[in-house]
Amino acid sequence: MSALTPPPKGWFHAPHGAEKVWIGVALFWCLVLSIAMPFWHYAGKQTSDGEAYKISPQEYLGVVHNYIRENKVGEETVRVVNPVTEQEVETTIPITVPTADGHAYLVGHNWEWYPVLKLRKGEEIKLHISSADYQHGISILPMNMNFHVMPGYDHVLTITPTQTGTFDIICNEFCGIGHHRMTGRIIVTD
Ligand SMILES: [Cu+2]
Repeated sequence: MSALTPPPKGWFHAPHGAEKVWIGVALFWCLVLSIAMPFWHYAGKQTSDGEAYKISPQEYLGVVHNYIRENKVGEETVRVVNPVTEQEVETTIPITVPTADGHAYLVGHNWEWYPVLKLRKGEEIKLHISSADYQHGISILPMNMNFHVMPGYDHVLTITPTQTGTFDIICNEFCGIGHHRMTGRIIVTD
Protein backbone atom coordinates (compact mmCIF):
# COMPACT_ATOMS: atom_id res chain seq x y z
CA MET A 1 0.00 0.00 0.00
CA SER A 2 1.47 3.36 -0.96
CA ALA A 3 0.77 6.66 0.74
CA LEU A 4 -1.52 7.58 -2.14
CA THR A 5 -3.84 4.60 -1.63
CA PRO A 6 -6.85 5.38 0.55
CA PRO A 7 -6.94 3.49 3.86
CA PRO A 8 -9.16 0.40 4.00
CA LYS A 9 -12.82 1.03 4.84
CA GLY A 10 -13.71 1.11 8.50
CA TRP A 11 -10.29 2.40 9.67
CA PHE A 12 -11.75 4.94 12.09
CA HIS A 13 -12.47 3.78 15.62
CA ALA A 14 -13.89 6.36 18.01
CA PRO A 15 -11.50 7.22 20.87
CA HIS A 16 -11.99 5.14 23.96
CA GLY A 17 -10.40 4.51 27.37
CA ALA A 18 -7.02 6.19 27.94
CA GLU A 19 -7.18 7.87 24.52
CA LYS A 20 -10.34 9.69 25.57
CA VAL A 21 -8.68 10.82 28.81
CA TRP A 22 -5.64 12.22 26.96
CA ILE A 23 -7.77 14.07 24.44
CA GLY A 24 -9.73 15.50 27.37
CA VAL A 25 -6.55 16.58 29.20
CA ALA A 26 -5.11 18.20 26.03
CA LEU A 27 -8.38 20.00 25.27
CA PHE A 28 -8.67 21.25 28.84
CA TRP A 29 -5.08 22.59 28.75
CA CYS A 30 -5.72 24.29 25.38
CA LEU A 31 -8.66 26.10 26.95
CA VAL A 32 -6.62 27.10 30.01
CA LEU A 33 -3.85 28.57 27.81
CA SER A 34 -6.36 30.30 25.53
CA ILE A 35 -7.89 32.04 28.54
CA ALA A 36 -4.47 32.77 30.13
CA MET A 37 -3.32 34.84 27.12
CA PRO A 38 -6.04 37.52 27.23
CA PHE A 39 -6.09 37.32 31.05
CA TRP A 40 -2.38 38.18 31.37
CA HIS A 41 -2.72 40.84 28.70
CA TYR A 42 -4.97 42.78 31.09
CA ALA A 43 -3.76 41.51 34.48
CA GLY A 44 0.01 41.33 33.79
CA LYS A 45 2.17 44.24 34.85
CA GLN A 46 4.68 43.80 32.02
CA THR A 47 2.34 43.89 29.07
CA SER A 48 2.70 46.46 26.33
CA ASP A 49 -0.46 48.44 25.61
CA GLY A 50 0.46 48.16 21.94
CA GLU A 51 1.49 51.78 21.44
CA ALA A 52 3.56 51.88 18.25
CA TYR A 53 4.11 54.25 15.34
CA LYS A 54 5.33 53.64 11.83
CA ILE A 55 8.77 55.08 11.17
CA SER A 56 11.47 54.11 8.70
CA PRO A 57 14.69 52.68 10.16
CA GLN A 58 16.64 55.68 8.75
CA GLU A 59 14.26 58.17 10.37
CA TYR A 60 14.38 56.32 13.69
CA LEU A 61 18.19 56.32 13.63
CA GLY A 62 18.02 60.10 13.10
CA VAL A 63 15.76 60.43 16.15
CA VAL A 64 18.15 58.30 18.24
CA HIS A 65 21.19 60.33 17.19
CA ASN A 66 19.42 63.60 18.04
CA TYR A 67 18.41 62.13 21.40
CA ILE A 68 22.00 61.08 22.12
CA ARG A 69 23.36 64.51 21.13
CA GLU A 70 21.00 66.25 23.57
CA ASN A 71 20.88 63.74 26.43
CA LYS A 72 24.33 62.20 26.64
CA VAL A 73 25.79 62.20 30.15
CA GLY A 74 28.84 60.01 29.63
CA GLU A 75 30.48 57.22 27.75
CA GLU A 76 31.29 53.64 28.41
CA THR A 77 34.20 51.78 26.85
CA VAL A 78 33.28 48.33 25.69
CA ARG A 79 35.18 45.55 23.99
CA VAL A 80 33.36 44.26 20.96
CA VAL A 81 34.22 41.14 19.04
CA ASN A 82 33.56 41.29 15.33
CA PRO A 83 31.61 38.06 14.80
CA VAL A 84 32.91 37.58 11.29
CA THR A 85 36.63 38.19 11.85
CA GLU A 86 36.59 37.28 15.59
CA GLN A 87 38.76 40.37 16.15
CA GLU A 88 38.27 42.28 19.37
CA VAL A 89 38.09 46.06 19.20
CA GLU A 90 37.58 48.70 21.85
CA THR A 91 34.77 51.12 21.22
CA THR A 92 32.74 53.64 23.17
CA ILE A 93 29.02 53.67 23.67
CA PRO A 94 27.16 56.79 24.88
CA ILE A 95 25.29 56.80 28.18
CA THR A 96 22.07 58.82 28.03
CA VAL A 97 19.31 59.98 30.36
CA PRO A 98 15.65 60.45 29.38
CA THR A 99 14.51 63.78 27.91
CA ALA A 100 12.95 66.40 30.21
CA ASP A 101 9.49 65.14 29.24
CA GLY A 102 10.44 61.53 30.00
CA HIS A 103 11.28 59.87 26.69
CA ALA A 104 14.23 57.52 26.15
CA TYR A 105 15.27 55.90 22.87
CA LEU A 106 16.90 52.58 22.19
CA VAL A 107 17.78 51.01 18.88
CA GLY A 108 18.67 47.41 18.19
CA HIS A 109 20.85 46.65 15.21
CA ASN A 110 23.41 44.05 14.23
CA TRP A 111 24.73 43.53 16.80
CA GLU A 112 24.12 45.76 19.78
CA TRP A 113 21.48 47.69 21.76
CA TYR A 114 22.33 51.38 21.54
CA PRO A 115 22.84 53.60 23.58
CA VAL A 116 23.19 52.79 27.30
CA LEU A 117 20.21 54.19 29.23
CA LYS A 118 20.50 55.66 32.69
CA LEU A 119 17.11 55.75 34.40
CA ARG A 120 15.88 56.71 37.85
CA LYS A 121 14.07 54.37 40.15
CA GLY A 122 10.37 55.21 40.45
CA GLU A 123 10.35 57.61 37.48
CA GLU A 124 7.96 56.60 34.73
CA ILE A 125 9.32 56.94 31.21
CA LYS A 126 8.24 56.26 27.67
CA LEU A 127 10.83 53.85 26.32
CA HIS A 128 10.98 53.93 22.52
CA ILE A 129 12.46 50.86 20.89
CA SER A 130 13.00 50.00 17.26
CA SER A 131 15.32 48.07 15.02
CA ALA A 132 17.50 49.54 12.31
CA ASP A 133 17.71 46.28 10.37
CA TYR A 134 16.11 42.93 11.20
CA GLN A 135 13.71 41.61 13.81
CA HIS A 136 15.23 41.59 17.27
CA GLY A 137 13.94 40.62 20.68
CA ILE A 138 14.75 42.77 23.64
CA SER A 139 15.23 40.80 26.82
CA ILE A 140 16.00 42.68 30.02
CA LEU A 141 17.87 40.57 32.59
CA PRO A 142 17.65 39.34 35.27
CA MET A 143 13.96 40.24 35.07
CA ASN A 144 11.79 38.22 32.78
CA MET A 145 10.99 41.11 30.46
CA ASN A 146 10.78 40.38 26.77
CA PHE A 147 9.54 42.34 23.80
CA HIS A 148 9.60 41.70 20.08
CA VAL A 149 11.19 44.57 18.14
CA MET A 150 10.35 45.16 14.49
CA PRO A 151 12.11 47.47 12.04
CA GLY A 152 9.72 50.15 10.73
CA TYR A 153 7.93 50.59 14.05
CA ASP A 154 8.63 52.84 17.01
CA HIS A 155 7.39 50.65 19.86
CA VAL A 156 6.61 52.71 22.96
CA LEU A 157 6.69 50.99 26.33
CA THR A 158 5.62 52.89 29.43
CA ILE A 159 7.93 51.65 32.16
CA THR A 160 8.79 52.53 35.73
CA PRO A 161 12.00 51.00 37.09
CA THR A 162 11.34 49.49 40.52
CA GLN A 163 14.89 48.36 41.38
CA THR A 164 18.26 50.03 41.18
CA GLY A 165 21.20 48.31 39.53
CA THR A 166 22.69 47.48 36.17
CA PHE A 167 20.48 45.47 33.88
CA ASP A 168 21.85 43.66 30.89
CA ILE A 169 19.96 43.50 27.65
CA ILE A 170 20.30 40.60 25.27
CA CYS A 171 18.65 39.79 21.98
CA ASN A 172 16.28 36.85 22.04
CA GLU A 173 15.33 36.78 18.38
CA PHE A 174 17.91 35.14 16.13
CA CYS A 175 19.24 37.95 13.94
CA GLY A 176 22.42 36.65 12.34
CA ILE A 177 25.95 35.53 13.05
CA GLY A 178 26.53 38.03 15.88
CA HIS A 179 23.19 37.40 17.63
CA HIS A 180 24.82 35.70 20.64
CA ARG A 181 26.97 38.78 21.22
CA MET A 182 24.17 41.34 20.90
CA THR A 183 24.00 43.07 24.26
CA GLY A 184 23.15 46.41 25.85
CA ARG A 185 22.69 47.97 29.25
CA ILE A 186 20.22 49.88 31.38
CA ILE A 187 21.46 51.50 34.57
CA VAL A 188 18.91 52.40 37.25
CA THR A 189 19.92 54.77 40.04
CA ASP A 190 18.14 56.23 43.04
CU1 LIG B 1 19.41 38.64 17.84
